[in-house]
Amino acid sequence: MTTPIIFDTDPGIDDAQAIAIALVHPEIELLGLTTTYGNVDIDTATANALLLSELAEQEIPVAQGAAAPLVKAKHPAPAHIHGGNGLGDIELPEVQGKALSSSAAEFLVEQVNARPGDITLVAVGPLGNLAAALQLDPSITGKVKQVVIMGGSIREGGNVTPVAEANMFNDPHAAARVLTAGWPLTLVGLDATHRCVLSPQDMDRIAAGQGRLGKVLADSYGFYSDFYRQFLGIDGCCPHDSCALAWLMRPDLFTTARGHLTVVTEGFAEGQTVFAPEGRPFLDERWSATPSVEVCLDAQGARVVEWIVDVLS
Ligand SMILES: [Ca+2]
Repeated sequence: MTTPIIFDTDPGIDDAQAIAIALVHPEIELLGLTTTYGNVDIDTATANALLLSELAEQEIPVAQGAAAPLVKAKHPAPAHIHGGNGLGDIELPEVQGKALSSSAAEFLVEQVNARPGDITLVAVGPLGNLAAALQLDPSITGKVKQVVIMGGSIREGGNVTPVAEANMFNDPHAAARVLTAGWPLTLVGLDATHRCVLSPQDMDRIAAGQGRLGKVLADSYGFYSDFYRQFLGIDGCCPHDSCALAWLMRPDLFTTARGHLTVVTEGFAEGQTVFAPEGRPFLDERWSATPSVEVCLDAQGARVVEWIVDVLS
């Protein structure tokens, strides 16, 4: 039994690690990569998605998507974290392939309709592509098997503002639509990903196990972990996006709860994910008016990292 997924991504160094997992895990069937701006601009995101598949010697369809947020102005890409090229400014081989002519949203809608009930969408960047797919064909909410989102924060606080996680902050209007669309959804946010630290020794094992792809992962990791050391005092990095796949394949390593999410779209708290646990009464019903979803509250960090390294070595 394999798990068919479409991986929506803004690669990005931790995205690249997760894409590698999706490419090599024997029980994951990677139907396609859909790209969005976020860690990098959209053209760079698409080039990196093509390149990573080529380094793994696989031909994976890549569909290009959102170049900017739905409503708010776009912030500059965080080159100090991911490098100007999204992969730590290391020298990269030439990309051979080309993106599909269909957009990310069209690709998502077409694939989900072709295999109703089968496909899991895993999204690890700003959520414009999923929002556009919902607008194109609202019926996909009843046809996806599952939606797994890396983003948001329940009790952990934010990483780009005191309350907002980067993917939610980058396009809060898209996030608000996607998280409240009424499909089977799990949010894997900072409460889980901050429990996981990929150490330099872990990356050595991955580099040894993945050939040319492993070298790109290891070299870009060096740039990313410099940021973690300098700004956060951590020797290693949080493999945020890989945690979404870890949850999908090993949900036993995570603590979850059900409830209702509201995404703040404007003002000081823009991008904050507000969680109202199921069954808990509040002052009025508006916090619990959105559809029920699942959120991660914690993860067994060391075991998640062990899973990542095992898959990639
Ligand atoms: Ca990402």
